[in-house]
Amino acid sequence: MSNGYVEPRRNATDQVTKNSDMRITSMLALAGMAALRRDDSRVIIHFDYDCFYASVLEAENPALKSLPLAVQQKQIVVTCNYEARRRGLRKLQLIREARQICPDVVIVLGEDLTKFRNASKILYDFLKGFLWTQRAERLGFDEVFLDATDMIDYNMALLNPYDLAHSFFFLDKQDPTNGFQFDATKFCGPTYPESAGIPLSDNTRIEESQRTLTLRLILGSHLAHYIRSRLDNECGYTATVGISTSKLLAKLVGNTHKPNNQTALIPPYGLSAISREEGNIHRFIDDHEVGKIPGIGFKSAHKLRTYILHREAKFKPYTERDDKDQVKVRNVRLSSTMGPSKLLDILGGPGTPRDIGFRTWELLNGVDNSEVREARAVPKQISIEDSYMGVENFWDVKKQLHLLSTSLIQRMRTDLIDGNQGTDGEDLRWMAHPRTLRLSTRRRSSKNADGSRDYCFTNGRTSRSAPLPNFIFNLAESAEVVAEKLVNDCLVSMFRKLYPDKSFGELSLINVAVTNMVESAGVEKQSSGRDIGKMLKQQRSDAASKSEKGTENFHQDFLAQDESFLNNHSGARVDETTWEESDEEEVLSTQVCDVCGSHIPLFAFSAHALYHRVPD
Ligand code: DCP
Ligand code: MG
Repeated sequence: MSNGYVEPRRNATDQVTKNSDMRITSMLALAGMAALRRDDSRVIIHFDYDCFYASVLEAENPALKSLPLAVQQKQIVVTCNYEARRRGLRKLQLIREARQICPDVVIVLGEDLTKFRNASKILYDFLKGFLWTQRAERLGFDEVFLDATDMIDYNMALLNPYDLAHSFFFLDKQDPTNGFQFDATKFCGPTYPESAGIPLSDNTRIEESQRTLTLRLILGSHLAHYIRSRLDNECGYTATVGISTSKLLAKLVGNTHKPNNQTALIPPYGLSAISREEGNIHRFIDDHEVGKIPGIGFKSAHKLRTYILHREAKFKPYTERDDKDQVKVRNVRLSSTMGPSKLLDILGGPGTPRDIGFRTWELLNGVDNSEVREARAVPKQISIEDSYMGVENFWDVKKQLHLLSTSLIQRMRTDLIDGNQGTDGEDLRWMAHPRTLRLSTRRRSSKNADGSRDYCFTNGRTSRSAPLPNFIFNLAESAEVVAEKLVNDCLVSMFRKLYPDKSFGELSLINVAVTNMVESAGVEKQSSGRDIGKMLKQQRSDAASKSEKGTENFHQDFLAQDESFLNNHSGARVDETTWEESDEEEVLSTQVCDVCGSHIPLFAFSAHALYHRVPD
């Protein structure tokens, strides 16, 4: 990749611009600033499904669509549909409050993530299916990044510069009929900033590199719109979408128009060869509160606020911040002597990455060159865990081990088996065999004199691993039966080895995992090879048979369950850290909870934190 500035081109639709040509190096002349390199050669589309868990429940039971629907985990509304939002409900509200605001809200428990995970996989495969490469990355359950660069390159080369208004987007190099018509003189959908039109034909008003970038993003916006329509028509899900040249910008700009809409961040992006005026990236990102920038963690945001405000910012981890405690990107970026080394002074310390100063400086300037990572066909490990108010006796432990093992085996069957379970006549095949079984537990901290407890798990998790027995792959038995054998033959003795003197106090967490994944020969590296249409159909028909109960019963069942459930059980969940494991170093990944030390995906972080704040 060249580090030089882009050479102006004669025609916007000239030969496809090579990636290397469009890497812009911006040498910032201001004191203390280091060179920032922003790669504008890519076109990245970020999808965030609207009210995802609620949409999954609505897909199962369409009668819910017209009702205010909230999804409950612990005492919290983790999401609610847009009908509920219209009536004043919002995400991460306490259930109690939600009921007060909207007494007829339908509340559905969403502690079992299986159906959300399954829907997420199906939709991910659907979106990935549009790409020519495998550059599709899933973030949490409801976000997907697509790197459409090569499709855009190809289509740029085939544009007719004399008739951009009647263009055709080719979706398949082999099949010239597969595609859609579009008007390449205009963006499809809203833009940031709002724009009345792009002066593509006016040579004097826009420099050539910006013209090319604009056209590429126009193509990206039409592709995004096309994929959104198909997602809606064929899968029944809507999404909020952002289009730009990096994961960071695509993700942030999408939020400008929610729900069921899309936004492209339009040039000039700024700091380019010819025009040095502030571009749209700074204009856009400057207005964000520092804590809203993916990649700037909670602790870093707090330190930045404290630095800028010259006082300790109020400790309000997960609620909207008072105006006087808000610190915008602009305040940090433009403060005197600000730059990578200053940021290292402010943010560095034991346990922080060595490049935290530079990385944060990049983010504050809207620079994120991280790749959209290719998808793995199988996860590295699968782990299921549950947290408890305190499990004290061995028989309860055994019961929990059985529940967790059953979920684990079900999850292994979903994630590691090729072929669609439940449809007739299909061969089921393990795509990978984990080799190791791991049991981890965490003890609850002991009570203080006043009866309170510190959430300071200095003892952390204790784990024990053992070879995974082969019977776990036996598909002739039900998951429950296999789980029982796993508990009796392996997990009980592993647990006894963890606590040989039998005193384990009160357990606050149990996690059962299979690790050390060995992929079977012949597994297609990137594709699950599953038929998405069939999977969706299967999911719908499963849903249809389940939803015969009708909405009212549905509602009451869950209302009856929830109070008692919450009193003594916190709900099994997948340890999402494993799913996101390979993302740990990345800008859009997990964050370590200050309270319990768990790695939490960013999308789930606020709910997790709220959980700590809700009294036992
Ligand atoms: N989720 C969760 N805990 C959180 C946040 C989210 O369990 N703290 C779950 C429920 C959401 C899903 O993850 O449905 C996706 O999170 P989003 O923040 O994208 O929220 P939604 O998709 O529900 O709503 P929106 O339409 O605002 O994107
Ligand atoms: Mg969403």
